[in-house]
Amino acid sequence: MRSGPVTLLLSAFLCATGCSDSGGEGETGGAGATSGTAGTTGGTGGATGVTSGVTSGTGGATGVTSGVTSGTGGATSVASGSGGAGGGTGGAGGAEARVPAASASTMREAGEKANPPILIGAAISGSGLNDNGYKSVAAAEHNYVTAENEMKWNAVEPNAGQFSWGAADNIVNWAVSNRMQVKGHTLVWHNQLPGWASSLSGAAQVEQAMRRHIEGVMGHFKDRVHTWDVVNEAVLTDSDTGVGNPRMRPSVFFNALGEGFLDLAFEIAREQDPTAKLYYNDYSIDALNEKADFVYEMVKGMVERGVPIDGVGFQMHIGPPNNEAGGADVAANLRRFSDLGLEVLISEMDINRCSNQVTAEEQLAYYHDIVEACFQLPKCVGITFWGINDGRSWLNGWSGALCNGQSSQSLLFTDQYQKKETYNKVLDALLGR
Ligand code: 9MR
Repeated sequence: MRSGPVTLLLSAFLCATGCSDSGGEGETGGAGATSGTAGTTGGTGGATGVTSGVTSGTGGATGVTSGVTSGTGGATSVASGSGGAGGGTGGAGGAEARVPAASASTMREAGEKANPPILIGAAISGSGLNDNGYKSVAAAEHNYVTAENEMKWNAVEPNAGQFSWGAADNIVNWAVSNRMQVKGHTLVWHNQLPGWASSLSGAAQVEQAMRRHIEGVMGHFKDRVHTWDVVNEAVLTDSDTGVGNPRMRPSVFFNALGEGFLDLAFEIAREQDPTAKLYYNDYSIDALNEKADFVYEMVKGMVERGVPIDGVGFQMHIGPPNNEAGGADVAANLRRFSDLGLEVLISEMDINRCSNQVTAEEQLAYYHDIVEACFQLPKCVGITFWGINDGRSWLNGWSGALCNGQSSQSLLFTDQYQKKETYNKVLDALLGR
């Protein structure tokens, strides 16, 4: 963790900052591919794998663990999987690839027409909703909303037991009126806590406050919000890139309740809403590194204990000070988490170009290949970008991002809401190109 006079301010931001699929062992399915090397598309026959099969198509095949759809047309595999269309209904079988829309003029349309559909999200700020250009791009291009700050603990429960819904309701109601889903962000997090919550101590006090908060917030939004980041950023490493001594992060929750605070938070959330999707969310776990391994084991333990977790959000803040993650590694990482039976999602994507640590060409490749990695995995249910236009990016104003007052150039739209080349790369990936 960082220290110094600006520690508090920095650590407020620090938080965040932050398969080869062999084609499975395809089982049945005519002449379909089983294992494959360079993923192919199309084909006949088909097979789905035991844990991570690939294709879609018309042939028959069954897998074993978690299959999804059938479709037509072969699928592209992610890192090395098989193609071969053919595959089957899958039943409960291996994951088959998502089938892209034949065409679409917006990301939202591409996501809605894909089979299975994929949510296309954006972090939305209250101030952005005062800007008509922002609003119209946000609603045309996305169907999933995360409030950038307005649903955090300090915003909705600034005083113990006294809730304040105005700013959050504003965003949620705008989203609902534009037929967008909302992900509640975030119930239990060490950051953006009001002073009274940060100074709680003792298991009983902390549990009582956590329970009241989860119940109060989920209860208020119950009819409008059906997916939640229940716990955010509970794991820490020495470096923001996810390397070095991964461990549970000290926090008011961990300090009072130990690692069990995670199980407890998810159990309270499940009691409050039996059908909501409940996610763990973190940064710099996007590819294969020590932090991702630690979170994998943590989440695997939760699944094995029967803790009601539905999925994991991979924030995908790429570039300084966080990790960089190539498409193939992201694909492999998402795949291993989804093989636990969980949904996965890209939850806060941006790619920081400040300091030129990431070049323009690298940024385009990252946007395309990382979106593709999620798109090709049916259990990757959504991709959320952390903002709409470059000028409003949180990165611009944070010293850790090395922008020195410059724009981070991290998103998909210019300040005049023109599509950037990054947008085109994302749309390509959503259309299977
Ligand atoms: O984008 C958010 C920024 O406006 C806030 O100042 C910051 C404070 O912590 O939080 C930012 O959002 C974070 C998100 O809630 C959790 N993951 C990391 C995000 C970027 O820091």
